[in-house]
Amino acid sequence: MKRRAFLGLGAASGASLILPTSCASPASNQKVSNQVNGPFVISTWNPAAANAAAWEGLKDDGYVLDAIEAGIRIEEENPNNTTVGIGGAPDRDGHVTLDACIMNEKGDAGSVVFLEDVVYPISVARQVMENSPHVILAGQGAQQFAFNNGFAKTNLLTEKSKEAWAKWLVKAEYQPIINIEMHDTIGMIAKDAQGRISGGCSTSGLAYKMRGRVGDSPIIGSGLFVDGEVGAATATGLGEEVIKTVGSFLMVELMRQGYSPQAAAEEAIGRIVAKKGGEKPNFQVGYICFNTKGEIGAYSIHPGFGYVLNSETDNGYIAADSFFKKE
Ligand code: SD4
Repeated sequence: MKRRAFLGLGAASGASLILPTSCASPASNQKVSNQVNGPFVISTWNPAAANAAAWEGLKDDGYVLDAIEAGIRIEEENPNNTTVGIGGAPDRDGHVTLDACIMNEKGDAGSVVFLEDVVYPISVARQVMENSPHVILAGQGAQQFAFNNGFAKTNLLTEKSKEAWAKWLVKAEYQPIINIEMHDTIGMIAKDAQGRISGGCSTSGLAYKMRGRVGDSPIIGSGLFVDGEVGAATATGLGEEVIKTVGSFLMVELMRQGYSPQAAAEEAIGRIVAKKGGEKPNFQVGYICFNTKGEIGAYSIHPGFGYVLNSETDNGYIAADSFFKKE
């Protein structure tokens, strides 16, 4: 991986981010966020087709949860996205294992972790939420549940992913690839015309991870959190760091306490950076969130992160600000 060089702490933003919540000044928790009127959908990185598919449902007054599921399925079935669904990079032993979760406007949640041989983990997660007494199903149990609910058994390891894995094996560093530029996990959050909000997150996780590894994406509160009265948040990047700071729940909780979405995203990223004791981390985390007013926040550790927006007025990719700035 080509490491980018980054500057140290950003001047104005960096200083306020590492303050604990209680010390944050009113100004620092009211950073200006983009605001969107009416229904909208945003997703991590730039899955334009997935976001557009979700928007198709939302613009016609559809239910936000249906839009989320329909949108994320586009990436899950896309073999060229090597971070989600079929075509996802395998673990170091050559198995593609998927993680996903979904939440609706009432705070109901469903999740699947370490799911193999099923193309649509987001839909399985929705079934867990709606048709099981549980929130999380894992591994073979999740797979059995999926098959029992009519999902087809499919080999998720494409020739392209197999070749890339074989090349990686030759290098034999036997480390997962944790980097800044390999990404595309989809975290999608949206609001419909009736003001209902929902979200979903789906990934194959870190390329060449240890077998059995589960990241943040299917963990309620880490990769995704939705509170219909407050807002929604989702994450991408190195899941271990997101889990340790419960990033998505943190953003929603900060918004509940009056933080603007932008301030909430910056504070949540700042917590991760602060734990590194001033060292510039060699991994990326990117956060997006919004509140019920339709204000959007986005922030990452390093430059290069952004999100795609579809709404009645604005469409397209928006680059996020970052804690460390480009040289
Ligand atoms: C994980 N957060 O499994 C995911 C990886 C990711 O774009 O976001 N990749 O840790």
